[in-house]
Amino acid sequence: HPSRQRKATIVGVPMDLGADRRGVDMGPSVVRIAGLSAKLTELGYTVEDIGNVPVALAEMRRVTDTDARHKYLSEVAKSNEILANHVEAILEQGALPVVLGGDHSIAIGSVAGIAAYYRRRGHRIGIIWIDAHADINTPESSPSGNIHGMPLAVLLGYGPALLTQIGGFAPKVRPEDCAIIGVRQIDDGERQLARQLGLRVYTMRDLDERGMSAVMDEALDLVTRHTIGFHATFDMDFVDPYYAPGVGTPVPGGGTYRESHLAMEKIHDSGNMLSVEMVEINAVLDTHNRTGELGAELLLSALGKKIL
Ligand code: 5AB
Ligand code: MN
Ligand code: MN
Ligand code: MN
Repeated sequence: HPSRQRKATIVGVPMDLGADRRGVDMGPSVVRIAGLSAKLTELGYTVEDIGNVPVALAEMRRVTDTDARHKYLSEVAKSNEILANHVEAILEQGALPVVLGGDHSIAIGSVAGIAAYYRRRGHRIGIIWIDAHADINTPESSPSGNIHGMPLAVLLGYGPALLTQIGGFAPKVRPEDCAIIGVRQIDDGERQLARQLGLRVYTMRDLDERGMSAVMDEALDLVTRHTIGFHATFDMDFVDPYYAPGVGTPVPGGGTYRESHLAMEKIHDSGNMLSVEMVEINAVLDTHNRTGELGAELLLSALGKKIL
């Protein structure tokens, strides 16, 4: 199975145009500084870091009235196209893509690359989306116009064609191959689209009542039923702000430190993870790189690090 190879390639995307706050552009740096590459080597991986995807600077252009519903659309699309090509190339080299954000709009490019690679080989892919938010807004439903609140909708085929058509095909995934875990803040339009699509959304209440272990078992089964495997995308704001203060859109009542690790450990143990992504770490809002360190450690759990 593709998830069983031991080559990992890191790619950073210092993207902050999809979010309202600066600081998340330093995410790739703080996870690298936490020693990700060396620790992956220790785990037995052959690691390559291909650096960062270019991202336009917010200060160099003004948000105009016409794009207030989807801010920086063309710049976000451009970086995601480049990212998609990198991710596809990484898979072609037989390595596992490890994508470092940046805000969550970069999932558009990551998944586009993975979906394109497996589509050519006749496979569907799934997604495990760990997040306080559902990220299924469209420009019409978004209260903010921030594209980091829209990536899952885009991957399901809803939203601006400039984003949904990256790689030349849409949708990238089917709703029945996706699971969202940890939701505790959802907008009206998102709730409506999630219901309409029959999307599997595990809220914090599900985690409270059933526990992370049972929820992950069910979610992993769901996203692998009709697919070759899944992309795991981890939005750091899933974690309770007590453990992860360095995020742009903190929501109280999140996952604990151990629940977060357990989710990643079970993702690894499933043997079906095709690629992994860590997003929304905001270095400016962090204290002593606590959140950056946690991001690196969670990635290591997803990549097979064990206590014993
Ligand atoms: B994140 C909100 N739903 O659309 C919106 O951090 C927040 O990638 C989006 O999950 C949060 O602006 C996006 C209110
Ligand atoms: Mn998100
Ligand atoms: Mn979020
Ligand atoms: Mn966020």
